[in-house]
Amino acid sequence: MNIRSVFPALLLAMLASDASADDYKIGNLQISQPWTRATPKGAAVAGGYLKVTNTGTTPDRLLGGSTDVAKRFEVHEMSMDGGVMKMRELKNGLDIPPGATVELKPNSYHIMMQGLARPLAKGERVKASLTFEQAGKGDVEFAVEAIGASAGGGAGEMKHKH
Ligand SMILES: [Cu+2]
Repeated sequence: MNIRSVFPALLLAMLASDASADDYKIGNLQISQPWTRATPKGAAVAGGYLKVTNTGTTPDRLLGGSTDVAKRFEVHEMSMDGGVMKMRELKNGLDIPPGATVELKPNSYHIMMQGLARPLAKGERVKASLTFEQAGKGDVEFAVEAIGASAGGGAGEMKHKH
């Protein structure tokens, strides 16, 4: 494979994912493709993932948020602790430097919805509000992907659109 054959496919893939309606603007922040996973019955927590791009010239921080489906909505990070991956809450929020895109994804920074009121079902959309230090609050919807999904937008699954 050379670059000429790779590039058009890559471009198409990018266009396909960027064409989604799952983009939100909160002040100078662009939020793209929030997603979470379906949860088994009785599960107490769900992770939340998204990308934030700071199109402004001043730093901001993702502090947390809220959702009707869970008691708490926190920003977490994963880190190695004595050879074990652990997560902890970022009590001061997650830095979103000007011009940067920060990705919340599995095994990295993520949102933790704790104290789920009910299981999340694949295909539904979870309404939530994100809170930023500078940009304030803004509503988004998390697309619920399959249990075990590793990326949003139905990636890894066959797509059938008619
Ligand atoms: Cu967590």
